[in-house]
Amino acid sequence: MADIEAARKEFQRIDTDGDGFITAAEFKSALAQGGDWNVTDSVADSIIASRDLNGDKVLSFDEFWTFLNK
Ligand SMILES: [Ca+2]
Ligand SMILES: [Ca+2]
Repeated sequence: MADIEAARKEFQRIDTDGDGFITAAEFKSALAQGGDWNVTDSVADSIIASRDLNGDKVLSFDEFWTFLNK
């Protein structure tokens, strides 16, 4: 996926409180809505941690975009 507009929409959909960052809890909810109920808090935490480039425990759009383009 290299469509930045689609990525922004997806990011905004996951970022339910609209603060510009995706937390593990928001990520987990988004996956659950997508039908993936196997994602636990610890799994969501480790997914976020693996994509979190600056170590603040949340995903910025830049980090989200970098992940999509890997
Ligand atoms: Ca948020
Ligand atoms: Ca981050």
